[in-house]
Amino acid sequence: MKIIDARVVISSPGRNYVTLVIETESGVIGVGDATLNGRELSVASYLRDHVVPLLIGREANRIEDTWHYLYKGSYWRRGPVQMTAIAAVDIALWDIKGKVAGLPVYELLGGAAREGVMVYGHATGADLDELKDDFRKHLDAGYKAVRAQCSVPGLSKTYGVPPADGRMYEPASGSLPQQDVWETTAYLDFAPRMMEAIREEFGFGVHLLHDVHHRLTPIEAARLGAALEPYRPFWMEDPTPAEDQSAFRLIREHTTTPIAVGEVFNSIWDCQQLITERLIDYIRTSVSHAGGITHLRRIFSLAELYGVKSGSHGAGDLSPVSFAAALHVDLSIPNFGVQEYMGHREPANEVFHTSYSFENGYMHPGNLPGLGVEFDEKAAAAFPYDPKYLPVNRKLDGTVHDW
Ligand code: EZ4
Ligand code: CO
Repeated sequence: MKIIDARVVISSPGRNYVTLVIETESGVIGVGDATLNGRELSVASYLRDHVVPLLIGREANRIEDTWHYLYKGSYWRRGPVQMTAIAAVDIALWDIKGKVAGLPVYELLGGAAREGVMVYGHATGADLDELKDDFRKHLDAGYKAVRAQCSVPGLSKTYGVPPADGRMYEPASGSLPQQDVWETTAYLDFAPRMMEAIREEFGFGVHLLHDVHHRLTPIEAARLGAALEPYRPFWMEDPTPAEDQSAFRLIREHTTTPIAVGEVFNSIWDCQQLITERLIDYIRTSVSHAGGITHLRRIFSLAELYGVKSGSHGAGDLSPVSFAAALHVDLSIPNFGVQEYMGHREPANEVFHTSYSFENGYMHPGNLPGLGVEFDEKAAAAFPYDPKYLPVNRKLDGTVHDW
């Protein structure tokens, strides 16, 4: 069954998404997510200019071969652009394989290893009262796990807290990046108080998560992890910039707070040391940025060997296509931990018709053949690309810092 067409659709139904549509000679169509937030056009070009010509005439069945053809065949390998592009192809080919077999993708991956996928939502607030209100809403909706982020007193902007005008907290609107400010001392003083406030209000019967978003040094992260121990967080996410894998040894030496890392990773090589030296507890690579279903499963298999669980990235900048793909993987692997679920803003539902469901804190990808997501290209055309950047972060003295 040969591929006869592949096209890249860039649209902005609520936020920017890059979608790859692969068409086969038998008429079966597969969809993949190629969205790289703030750098969308680079992946679109990689696909349109360099990958689509290689796909036409290829056998759609040969997922593993196509993966290696695109990875090794480019010579210049890895990095977010290539690995997001390969992911989009891979996800679309699994979608096609499922449709041809008449089975949901999770059945092709070995079948359901659990009844549902525990997801965590994002609770945010400009102050602790607002955060508690939002946290309560998540509990009322049935969430068993909730991430807490709150404005740091004294800082004008904080990661994870939407601005008052209702915009998303990432990316900024406008043609140039929004500038955020960062002050480590204020954050380190406040974060334990925030976690304490949540535990005092809601007790220990809910999984409580927090994202540090790569802003600390290893010794600062060690101090934060130790300070959070009384509140028993499910995890402390991205405590330090994770390209420095050996830094996690120092954090580990000082705290039992579980560590989750990996939303910016693209390949198994980015987390090899973290996993094999047992420096983390959860690996957060995403299906759309780490080479698709084929490569994500390889990462999770390595992690399983070392007692590390999955905790895939699932922010709103991953389209419903990759979110569905993530749910199929989550349902089928033995070492599933938790799945991030930020949801998608309207009008995304007009463009992506999904079959996944949420009930009582758990999600299920549904039982339609393939991924279970239908992409409406005509509807997408009504939402043209809207160029946006992720924010840039500076310390109070103006030094550029990790965002
Ligand atoms: O900032 O996906 O855990 N979730 C996150 C996200 C990331 C965005 C970047 O595009 O850290 O909010
Ligand atoms: Co994160």
